Amino acid sequence: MTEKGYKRTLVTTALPYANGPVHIGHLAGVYVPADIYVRYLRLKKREVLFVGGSDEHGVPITIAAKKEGITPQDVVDKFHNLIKKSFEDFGISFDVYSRTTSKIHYETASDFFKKLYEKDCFIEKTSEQYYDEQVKQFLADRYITGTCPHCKNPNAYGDQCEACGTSLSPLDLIEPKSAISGSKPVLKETKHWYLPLENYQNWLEKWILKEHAEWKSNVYGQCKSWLDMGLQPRAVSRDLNWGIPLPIPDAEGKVLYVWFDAPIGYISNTKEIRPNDWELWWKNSETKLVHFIGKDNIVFHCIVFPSMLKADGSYILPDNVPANEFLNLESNKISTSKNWAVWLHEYLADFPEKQDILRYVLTANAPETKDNDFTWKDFQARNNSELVAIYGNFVNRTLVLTQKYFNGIVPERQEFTEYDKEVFAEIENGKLKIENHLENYHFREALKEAMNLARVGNKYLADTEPWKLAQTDMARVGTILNVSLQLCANLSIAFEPFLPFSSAKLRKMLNL
Ligand code: B3M
Ligand code: ZN
Repeated sequence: MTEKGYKRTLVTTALPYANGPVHIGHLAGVYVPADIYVRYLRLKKREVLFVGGSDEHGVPITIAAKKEGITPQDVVDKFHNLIKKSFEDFGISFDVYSRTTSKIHYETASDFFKKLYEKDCFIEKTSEQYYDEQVKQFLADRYITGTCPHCKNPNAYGDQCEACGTSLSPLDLIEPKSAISGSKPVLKETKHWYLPLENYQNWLEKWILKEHAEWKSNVYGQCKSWLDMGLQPRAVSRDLNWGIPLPIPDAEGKVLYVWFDAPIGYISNTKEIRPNDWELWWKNSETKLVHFIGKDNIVFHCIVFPSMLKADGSYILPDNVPANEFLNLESNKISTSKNWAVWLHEYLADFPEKQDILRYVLTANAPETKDNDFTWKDFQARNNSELVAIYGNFVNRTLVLTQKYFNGIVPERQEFTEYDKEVFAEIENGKLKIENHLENYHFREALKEAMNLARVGNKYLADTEPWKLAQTDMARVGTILNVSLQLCANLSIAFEPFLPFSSAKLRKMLNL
């Protein structure tokens, strides 16, 4: 049992869109922190399930398919496999990494919708929306461009003008154009189903603003500003031929909105590996649910999905949503469409077997409270002056000296001195600090404390100078190395959540 009487933890990570590979921004914002957390819980022998998968629906995937002259299924097959492999390569230790085109997900998402439909949780509304007659398709806001009514920028989108930052609706655009065919779209009536979020407003205010004041300030602040603006009904269906068909009569050509089905993917993927006890993970109040996401997904995970779960009524709600801010690359926003990113598969081609260096740098510089910048200069500096000069150096000196003076055998120890005892106290103290930071999602601080332990080791060797004592007092040298080796063993545990590949290597070297 942990705090609040929890017995097990279910950790989910945002499902990346399967329309491109994953990059360092994904790792830094979501997958590395989640993996650190899960590896820590496993070390503590807590019961944990780590669930991920690809998000394979949505308009961008249909557009990518059209552009390449292939099917949406071809697009997602390609990227799902690439993404899955990148996560494996970087040691993101999912218990399951599945996808939203799986059969079990279609069933789960359809059933979820059906239950809410039967409980009368939706409202039906008919409205006029832009339709592209050439490609015979209703247009998502993002796929209508035109002139901004405010600043006259000719390339504004149907949801926003990026030149002046104003939020728009497609009907605001002057001379609208379809981004798919270039033709002038026409207005056409269409019916959709909406989740009336305003009905959940009071409940959300109490649940988030009163009962979860401990959430990260960036998350809490975003929720508060959404709630302060007042919630509106949100459409949960779309006119599209790619997605999960609405499982009700008179809804031909309509699919679930991608943001309705994607979070249900967390449930489907849990079912996939725990077919017999998935409900224990989703419907039992002793389960702690934690969503790791980026800041652009906060509203969906803190407001929309919880409202869906609440509407159903049989699910637990997240205990925390430790969302991160964004990582920039050399001062510019990472952009898939502008190809400004460090792609994980390309990093590994350039730096084979150097996953831990990237994991280290991305954690040390994680965008936990504000946007942060990744630079290659910082990457190099942190590798050379921290990983190599502190951690690597201490382990290396300890092992080399043990080899030299004791043939690689752990030396017998004499009575410990005060200084030796201080080192053991530092280990105990460091352990408590690291655990406390990890429990509170402060991954940068936790990593700093682990590195401080390695610093203790370096100082200990520099102060005790076993290489000098070797001429006069071999017994004392043995004790010093005994202490140092114990510290190395502890470092392999302290760093395990952050640098799993290096820890495995170190354990092997220590024959643990
Ligand atoms: N695919 C958006 C994103 O990758 C979306 C997350 C879904 S989580 C249920 O940013
Ligand atoms: Zn504008």
